[in-house]
Amino acid sequence: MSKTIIGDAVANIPWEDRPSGCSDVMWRYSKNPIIGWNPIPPAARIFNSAVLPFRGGFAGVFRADQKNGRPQLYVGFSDDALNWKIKHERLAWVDPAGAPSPTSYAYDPRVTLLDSRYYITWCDDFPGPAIGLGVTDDFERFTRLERPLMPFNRNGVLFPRKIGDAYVMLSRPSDSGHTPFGDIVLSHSPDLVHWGRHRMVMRSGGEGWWQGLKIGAGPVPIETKEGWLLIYHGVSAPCNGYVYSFGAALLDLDDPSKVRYRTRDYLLTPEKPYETVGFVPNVCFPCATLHDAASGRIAIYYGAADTYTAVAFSQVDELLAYLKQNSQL
Ligand code: BMA
Repeated sequence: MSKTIIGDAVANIPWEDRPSGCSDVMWRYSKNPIIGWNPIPPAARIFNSAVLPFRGGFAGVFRADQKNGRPQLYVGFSDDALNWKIKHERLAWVDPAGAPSPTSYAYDPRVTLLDSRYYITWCDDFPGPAIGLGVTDDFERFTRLERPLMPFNRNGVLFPRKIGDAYVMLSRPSDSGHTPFGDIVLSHSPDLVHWGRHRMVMRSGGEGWWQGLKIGAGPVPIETKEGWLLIYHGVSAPCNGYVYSFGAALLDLDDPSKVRYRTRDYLLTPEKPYETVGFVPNVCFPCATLHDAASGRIAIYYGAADTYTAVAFSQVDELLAYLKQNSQL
């Protein structure tokens, strides 16, 4: 039993114990990847996707790179969060008046359960990359809301509750291309429409070269007794292209612009063939977690090589202890 995560007990999340001989604080699912090439007729690759508990099972909003090369969002459901039935028609947005509001492209979704509704953030076309925001109650009807922030920006991640009197969102201001820079910024809103009181949270760099080029928020932060547990991606730039790894940070519960701990070393970096070989080699990009407040188990969902969907595991008390001992702000 663990009492560290503040949230629901979700006993049926995927889980595997740490393999024997492994001493890492995060380890991969032995049957990775869980989604491979050409998973549904319209899509070549499904990765960088968001899943969460829904009606006793699980629902997901998936980034699917279609065969015309453009990413769009698709919806799926699962009983065990490992075997997914993904619809073959893309997610159909409507505007608040009910008129169709299609995206020209859409990628890297996160889904946040907030005020009993499911809010989706993704990288939308402003034109040019900007944060999209939409909401659903049932994963059938999806309503687009005002885009929260000006372009260019990616990796918008909403916190799962108001903090003080404000909704809170992390994002990473960027350029319109592959962005050779990037820090994590936090913004506040009284109503999910007007955003301000922007704060710097964490900058790229530090001792760890794995996060030397840019960093960006990953899954929705997990509320724990000790702070908000944020898994984030960090990027380094060796001579033949970017490498995406991930680490974790603990943000202050009342003011998450304050970083209490931050991993010096990566928690997971491209090593396995499904991470090092694919459409974009050497990418591990986390977009969601499933977590069980009763056991403290966390399943991390990440895109691998912009091709596959993969899962890793960690236990919250072990991860927080590791974070405190191996932190470098
Ligand atoms: C980033 C985003 C991610 C992608 C990564 C590696 O800029 O576009 O969707 O996984 O690059 O290609």
